[in-house]
Amino acid sequence: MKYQLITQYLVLAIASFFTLVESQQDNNQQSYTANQQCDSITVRKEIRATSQQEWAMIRQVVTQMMRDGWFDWYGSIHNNNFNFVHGNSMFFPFHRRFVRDFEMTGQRYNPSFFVPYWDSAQDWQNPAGSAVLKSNYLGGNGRGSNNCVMDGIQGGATYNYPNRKCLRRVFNGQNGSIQTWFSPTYINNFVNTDKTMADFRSHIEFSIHGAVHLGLAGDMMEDWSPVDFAFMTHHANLDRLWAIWQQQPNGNGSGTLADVMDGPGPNGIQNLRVNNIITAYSDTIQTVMTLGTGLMCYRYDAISQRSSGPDDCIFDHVVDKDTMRNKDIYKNLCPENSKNSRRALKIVEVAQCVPVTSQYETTYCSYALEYSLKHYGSGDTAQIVNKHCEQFNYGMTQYCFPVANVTISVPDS
Ligand SMILES: [Cu+2]
Repeated sequence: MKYQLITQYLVLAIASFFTLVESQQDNNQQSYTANQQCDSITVRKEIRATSQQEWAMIRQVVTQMMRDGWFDWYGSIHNNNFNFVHGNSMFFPFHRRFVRDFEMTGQRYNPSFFVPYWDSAQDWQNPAGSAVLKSNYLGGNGRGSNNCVMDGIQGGATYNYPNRKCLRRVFNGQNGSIQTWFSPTYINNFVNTDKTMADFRSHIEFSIHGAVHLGLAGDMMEDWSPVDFAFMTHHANLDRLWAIWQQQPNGNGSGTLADVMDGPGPNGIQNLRVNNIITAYSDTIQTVMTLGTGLMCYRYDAISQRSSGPDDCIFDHVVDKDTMRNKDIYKNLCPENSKNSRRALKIVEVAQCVPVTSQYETTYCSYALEYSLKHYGSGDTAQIVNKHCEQFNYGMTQYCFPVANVTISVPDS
């Protein structure tokens, strides 16, 4: 009871503290039209592709936002709405709106602020060894008996929601390692072949989404996980996957499927539709369906045909050895680069493919189960995941793993 009161008081205190800035934001919201093209577009880059100056700027903004209680604020919103925005089709629209909201708040501190995305599939084999978890980016595992994160962008940070604590991480592998995640090939398979939001959402939510939360653990395992900036970089990446899927012929953002949102929603909604309101916000799902319009004034560096600068078009892509011989594929993926061989660097993961094994299915299902048990208990959701796992069939005939990382350049066209 006391705990609840304190929590409520804190939320109220934080809420009233930000009334001023919020009313400013409300004014902004009144003046936008949902489908209107944005005047300027923020480009979200992979965290490792940010320049030194950009990362220093992001670091400064994040530090100020910590100080001013914004991480507590976003932690509380996520915590209070957790059950409505996970395990159903509200997952992608809510998190798109939520991360963009965080980004717009950061842009009040510095207009060039953006949320970098963490392409965690790159790190799937040895996540703890990722450059992203070193002290010059997000920092590593928690230390000491309280598992406090002591290095990186939030090194030594404390937050106040739901109570005053250091930021914690407890990597889920042995000896400070993190259990393997999901390879780019595995994830791209969902992006390329899923035909409904319900399928795409559950595949992504219970694979890469859950694995990163479980892998970092500590606060990332809690319903207030946005207190860790890793949350924002992780969800920006999931949002990027959605954006890529939306551009697929079968995705829910293009052509005749532009208005499609399917699968169950929160509060017992049988079939979510784009005119439903996004949980915790007053906008409809429609307002977040198209990047570059309304409040969604951002795009991802690697998936746009329009490049605002030569640095914007570096991407990583998994190919098998045969595909790698066919250099045309790179020009299609990143046409700007084919005009400028100096910038035409592509980081390519050379994959070796083997048939799917039951071992791999087991890994997927144990992640999915662990995550759903932790967050949704042993009720319906766990049963659904179980059933899902029994009928494991994602149309994937082979499972590819990287054997080498090579960098090649695309010849001038
Ligand atoms: Cu979430």
